[in-house]
Amino acid sequence: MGLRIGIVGATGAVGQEALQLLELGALSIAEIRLFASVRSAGRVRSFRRETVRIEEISAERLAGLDYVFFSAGASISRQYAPAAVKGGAIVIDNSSAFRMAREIPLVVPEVNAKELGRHPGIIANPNCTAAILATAVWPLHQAAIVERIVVATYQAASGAGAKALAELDAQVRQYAAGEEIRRKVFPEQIAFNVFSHNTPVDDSGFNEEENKVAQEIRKIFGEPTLGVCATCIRVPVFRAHSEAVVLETRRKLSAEEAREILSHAPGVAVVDDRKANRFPTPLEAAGKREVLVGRLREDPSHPRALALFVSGDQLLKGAAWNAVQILELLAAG
Ligand code: A2P
Ligand code: 11C
Repeated sequence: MGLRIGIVGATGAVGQEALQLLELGALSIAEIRLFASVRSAGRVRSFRRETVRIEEISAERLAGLDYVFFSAGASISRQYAPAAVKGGAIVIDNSSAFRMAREIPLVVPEVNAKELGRHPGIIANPNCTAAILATAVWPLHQAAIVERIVVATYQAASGAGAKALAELDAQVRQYAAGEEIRRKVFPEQIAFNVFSHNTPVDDSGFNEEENKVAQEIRKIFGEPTLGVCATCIRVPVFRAHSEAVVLETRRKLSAEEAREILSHAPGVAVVDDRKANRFPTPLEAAGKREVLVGRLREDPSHPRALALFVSGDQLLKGAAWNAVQILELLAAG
C-alpha cells in the first residue's frame, strides 16, 4: 500500500524541492497533501500526473497521514506538528522548533541514522549550514577525532526562503536598470553585497545562525564538548551555501589522507584540482544532492589542523533531500 504524505509549507523554497524529490523518487505514494497559508489555498500543483490542490493548514486537515514534512517556520511547526502526530503521522520537521529537545532526534542520515530507531513522532531536520558541515566533517571526525571546528559561511539568499531569493533577483534587475534598489526581506542590500547573517545577535556577539550551527553539530555528532566557532555571512548567491572550515584533530590528518577518506564518504563529492585551480563552488553544488569538498590543506600554523572548503545545496542536502532521506529510511523500516 502506498504512503500518505503531507507537506506543510508546500509553496516555499524547501517545500517545493521536497515535492519534486518525492515526485522523482521511488517511494510508493498513495496520497499527497499540500498545505500552506490561506494566501495559497486553492492553487494547484501537479504530482505524478495528478493535480493537487493546496489547502490552508489546520489541525483537522493534518489527520490521517503517514508522514508530514514541515517547512513553514518554527511557529507553524510548534502549532501544528503535535496535531499531525496525534492524527497518526510521523513528522519530519525542517524548522528549529524541536531540534534541541532532548527526546527528539536531529538527524543527518550519513552521520546518525541510528537515532531514527527511537523518536516520539517528530524527527528534526538540521539547519542547512549544520547539515552540510556535518556531512563533510563526519568522515574526518571518525578518522582522526575533530576537537574544534572554525567555520566561516557564505550563505545563499535561498536559505532565507523564496521571498529572499526573489529579492536578490529583483535587486540585480533594479541595479541593471539604474533604478533605486529596494529592500524588504533582508536588512541590508543583498545584490553586490555581503553581510552578517540576518538573525538576532546575543550578548556574546554570536547570531542565532552561528549558535544553531554550534549546538546542532554537537548534537548530531553526539559530542557535547566539541569546540565550534562559526561566523555566518550572507552572500549574493541564489542557491547553495559554502563554508570555509578549519578542523583541529586529535591525530594529525594529512591533506592526502583526508582526500582519500572523503573520496569514499557517503553524501560527499571531492572537487580538489590544484593544478586547474578547480574547487567547490555554489554554482556547481546547486541542484546536487552531494556536498562538494575541496581545498584540502594542512594548516601551517597548527600541528594538527586541516583547512577545507565546502559547497552544498542548502535546499537539498541542507533541507529537502536530507528530509526525504529520513523518510525513505523510516519507510524502509
Ligand atoms: P504561503 O506561500 O501560503 O505564504 P519560504 O521558507 O520559502 O518563505 O516558505 C514559507 C512556507 O511557509 C510557504 O509555503 C508559506 O505559505 C508557508 N507559511 C507561511 N506562513 C504560514 C501560515 N501562517 N500558515 C501556513 N503556512 C504558512
Ligand atoms: C539561512 N540556514 O540560510 C538558514 C536557513 O534553522 O532552519 C535555515 C534556518 C534554520 O538563513
